[in-house]
Amino acid sequence: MAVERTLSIIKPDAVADNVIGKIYTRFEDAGLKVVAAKMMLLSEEKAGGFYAEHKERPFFSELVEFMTSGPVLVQVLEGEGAIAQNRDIMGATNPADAAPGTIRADFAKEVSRNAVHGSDSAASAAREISYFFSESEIFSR
Ligand code: RTP
Ligand code: MG
Repeated sequence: MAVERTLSIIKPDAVADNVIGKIYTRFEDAGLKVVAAKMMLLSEEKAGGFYAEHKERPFFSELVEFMTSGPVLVQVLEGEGAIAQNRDIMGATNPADAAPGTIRADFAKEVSRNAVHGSDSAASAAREISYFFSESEIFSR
């Protein structure tokens, strides 16, 4: 399998719940390396642009409000099949449907506050990584 990069966000709920380290351990235990990271408070414009594909969805304004409600930790994860691997360990969008042992099952409370984001395809990963990071800020190893 090819080595890939994917974009991950630890969302405001998980940052507020002080589980950054526990979530990083999930990444590391799954063979994913953190090769770039930054903590930031997203503006409405930045969060709305990130989730532009959902602009017409009924939950869009709630999503942007939540994503700007506190700091997030944004990272690039690298590893074999990183995109699907990260989606696997995140679990389903709605934590009520997430398999036991996944990040969302263990750290999220509801669909609109679900602890983590992960790119869902190679095209999304490429767009999302460049949305937050320049190549010189990514340290493959
Ligand atoms: P994400 O993009 O954050 O990794 O989540 P995802 O792929 O699992 O889910 P997606 O369909 O892309 O939805 C993006 C985020 O919108 C919120 N959402 N709320 N209230 C609702 O019914 C609802 N549906 C989706 C979630 O926070 C989801 O992560
Ligand atoms: Mg998504």
